[in-house]
Amino acid sequence: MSRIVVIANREPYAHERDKNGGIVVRRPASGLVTGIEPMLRRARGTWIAYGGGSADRETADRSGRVAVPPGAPEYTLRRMFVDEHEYARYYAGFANEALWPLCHIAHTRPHFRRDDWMAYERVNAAFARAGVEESAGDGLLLIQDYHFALVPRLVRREAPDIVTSLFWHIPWPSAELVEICPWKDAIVGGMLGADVVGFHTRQYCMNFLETVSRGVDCDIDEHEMSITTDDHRTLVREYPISVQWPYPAAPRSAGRSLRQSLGIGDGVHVALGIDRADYTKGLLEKVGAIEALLERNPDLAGRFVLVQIASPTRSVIREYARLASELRDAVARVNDRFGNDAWRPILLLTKTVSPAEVREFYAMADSAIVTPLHDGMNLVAKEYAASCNDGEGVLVLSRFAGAAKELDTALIVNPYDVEQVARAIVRAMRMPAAERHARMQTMRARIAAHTIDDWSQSIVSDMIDLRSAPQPELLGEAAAG
Ligand code: GDG
Repeated sequence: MSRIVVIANREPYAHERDKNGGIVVRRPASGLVTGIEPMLRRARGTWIAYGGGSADRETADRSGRVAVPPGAPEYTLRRMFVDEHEYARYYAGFANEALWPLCHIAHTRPHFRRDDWMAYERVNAAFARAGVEESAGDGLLLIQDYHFALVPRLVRREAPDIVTSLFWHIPWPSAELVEICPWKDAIVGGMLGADVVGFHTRQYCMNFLETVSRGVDCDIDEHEMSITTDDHRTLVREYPISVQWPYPAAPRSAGRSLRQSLGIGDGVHVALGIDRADYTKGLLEKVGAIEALLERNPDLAGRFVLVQIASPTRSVIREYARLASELRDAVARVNDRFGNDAWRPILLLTKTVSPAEVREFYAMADSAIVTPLHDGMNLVAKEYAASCNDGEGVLVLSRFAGAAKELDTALIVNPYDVEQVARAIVRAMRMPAAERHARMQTMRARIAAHTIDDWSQSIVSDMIDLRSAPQPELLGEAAAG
């Protein structure tokens, strides 16, 4: 079996020094980690990631390798250590202030700074070198996300026998939008070094083909979904990410205890939001929808609450700090306007909770309001539906989340239309049980038929097929000979 190596910015285990001088292991809250780890465990592969924990260096060997999970090792984590300032330019600067807003239609302007771009190039080069080393010349290298657009081409140049895939976890927007990026050609060229480029939806694949067709001299085969440049062919594939199935849901009784501990009465409809506090997640618009809901439906006073977890994220970036404070103000305004001593319509929790607690929140919810302005997939929508084992629960879902393609029996809304979202919430509250169950069952059947293991296995099996299939240059030589 081929060696499997993953490059992803976020490490699955970080070692941190705690207040007492001891070392603790921290697991990041990330759907990506849950998704990729089972494959690495099975294959006893290697995960290459940025070592961001305060005790990461001292717990790894001289080349940054550490066997994980700690205590019961099954695969290798290779940590990359990057100078703090360099990391800030590459990660916060280029990845999150240029590429993230570039790819999301959320009307936040990307910032293109040359110093950030140069750091991005250097960090990509370092990860590409590590990828070549770990793949031992001919492994399968699965590169994750917009942090590493340049890695595929760099790896191919060094070691053409390594089969590479690049999965882009965020949307690929239309070609006109991408064209404003001063380094668009280098980014697209870097990606085309991969044997397979994957996105969550067919629409993102088509947008990518259109972007390539405008700037690269190549043959595009829309039927086969492939791009051929000079001597290399890249397949463009749709791999919608998913969640574990069966999902390790918390029992409804845990939801009831949580409801009590939050002081929410029995007859109150709990609508749930769980999002990173990111401007793409439509949090201010969601608060606007609650305001519209309560304006139009004064009878809901005391009978409805939105419990919104807004987990802190990327807070060094100005737009994120601003959003966090605008969100607090907006929630306070709505609570002051409609609430009273006994009831507040929005309960905002600006913290990161544990994975077990996330599942208790799902078990507590009567509905989930997932209304991003633009989102590659959105795993919260899938996790919520997957957790509703009893078929109870209603999902209100933005049409601009990739998940809306598969979960089309959710109440699909335009998050910018606060009146429409408010009407959907009323509908969720009043929906007859038979309709609730039918809609939920359809969503759950879709998730069960396409789990996170299917996601990783389809990428790997396409890569294995490519390994055995002849490449265009070989065909060319055969024809010439
Ligand atoms: C990117 C794309 C795509 C959230 N708060 C807490 C917490 N979470 C967990 C959720 C879920 C994950 O984080 C968030 O996943 P999303 O898919 O919603 O969003 P992004 O972080 O933006 O992820 C996205 C994804 O990549 C995968 O390809 O779907 O479109 O933007 O699993 O449960 N987990 C814990 N505490 C929290 O406070 N433990």
